[in-house]
Amino acid sequence: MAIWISRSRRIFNHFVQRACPLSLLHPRGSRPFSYFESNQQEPQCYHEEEDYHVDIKHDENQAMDFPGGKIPFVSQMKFISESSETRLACYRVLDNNGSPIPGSVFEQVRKDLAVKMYSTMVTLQIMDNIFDEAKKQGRLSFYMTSVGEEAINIASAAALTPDDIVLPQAIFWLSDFLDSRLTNSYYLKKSPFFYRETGVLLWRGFTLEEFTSQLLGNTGDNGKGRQMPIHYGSNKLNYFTVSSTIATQLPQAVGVAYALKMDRKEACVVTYFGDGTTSEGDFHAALNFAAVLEAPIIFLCRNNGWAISTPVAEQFRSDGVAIKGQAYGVRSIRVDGNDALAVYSAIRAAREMAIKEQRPIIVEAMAYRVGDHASSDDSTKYRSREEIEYWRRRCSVARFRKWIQKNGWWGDEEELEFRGNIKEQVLQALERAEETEKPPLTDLFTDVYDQIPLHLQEQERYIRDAINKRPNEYPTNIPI
Ligand SMILES: Cc1ncc(C[n+]2csc(CCOP(=O)(O)OP(=O)(O)O)c2C)c(N)n1
Ligand SMILES: [Mg+2]
Repeated sequence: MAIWISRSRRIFNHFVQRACPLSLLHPRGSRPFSYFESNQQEPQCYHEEEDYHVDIKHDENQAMDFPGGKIPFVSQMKFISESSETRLACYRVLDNNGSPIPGSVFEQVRKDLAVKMYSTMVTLQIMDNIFDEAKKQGRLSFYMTSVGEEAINIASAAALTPDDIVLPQAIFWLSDFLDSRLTNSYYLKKSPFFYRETGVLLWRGFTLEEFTSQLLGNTGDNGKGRQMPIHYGSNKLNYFTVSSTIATQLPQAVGVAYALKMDRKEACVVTYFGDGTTSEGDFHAALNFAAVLEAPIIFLCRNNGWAISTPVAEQFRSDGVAIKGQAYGVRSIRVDGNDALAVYSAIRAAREMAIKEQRPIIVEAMAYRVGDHASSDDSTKYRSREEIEYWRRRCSVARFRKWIQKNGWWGDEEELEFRGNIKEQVLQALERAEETEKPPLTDLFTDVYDQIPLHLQEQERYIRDAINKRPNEYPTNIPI
């Protein structure tokens, strides 16, 4: 071993001697190790026998001059505590009664914007009610609501511009993937599919027709019914189609943000994910890449307390998610997710920093998941009704309504009329989507390859054989 070290040093020193005149070869600059702050003098080449006689400067006993910056020495053996004594505070503007907390700093919201934010939250609530009910009636194969997270959806979307690119979260089990037109088939009846950023797309202008066409997988669906319900997406609205396995969107989002950076665009990326998603490796890889690449991206974590039936206490031992930013060198904030004004203000500020300073930001929005995880879930099996009701009473939509009502921008009459109209429109859109034809079975195999490859030809033969064998299990409204 000693011989090996001594030989390696000789080879290394020889290389340094030879390389010194050619120090331009060093990738970081004109001299090797020039990234040491204190290394201002010309590079020196020591002969092996001189190595032991180098003077160590006095201040090198005070701090280690290490790549990345000086690190002070300390004589006490002190471990970093695994948690801070108090929990990270949560930025809030409106109290539970919808009154601005004295002294709170927030973005001013004009009447027209505030009313649009409120009415879009109400639309989202109504869509959730009707589509969830339609699932129970067997008209949709599945659905999932955003109950409890309306403010995060709408206020974050309102704080962005249409040029900002959204990569949403959505999740289902891969093995369940199949064409959403086969809504009566046995494998879809047992499949849960989740997605909690419907409101962002709604804000961006996705129409009720587009939502219902996608849910029903008819010819009006951009994806020709090839994606699972709730897997919305829109090129036009800069909204990536949902990727199913949780967290996969996060490193992709960093790549998109880096592309924006290279193109010098005045825009950022916003990627949404849940508390449970932070347990995936992709979350950590994404944060690190974003920090090192200085990518203009907002990581918006919807911390709703649950990942299906797993509570956050079993998900991580850190104080939530925002705190993790510091370890990765990412600026972060924790926000009351039931406070639309706080979410709006935080995202506006985060967007500005992400673009102007070209850096990632984490926003952890705290909003309890009041609804079940998905239509296939009964959350009273793993949490108490009292807990759910406690949070239902702290609804973000009601709080924002109180604020706009106090400002004299909304009243009971508007409320009644608006709710009635939207309900009617959603019901009609659903009915129209049900009556619209489904795309033909052949479409399942087109649009990806110029020439359909052999394995897909084989799959088409397989599904046609299955239909021939069990015609009763195949929906009659899909042209074969
Ligand atoms: C890679 C991967 N692992 C597991 C799952 C199964 N799964 C679906 S939803 C979910 C929990 C997600 O929780 P969270 O990120 O907190 O989002 P929320 O549903 O609370 O909005 C899990 C583990 C999945 N879809 N993908
Ligand atoms: Mg969650």
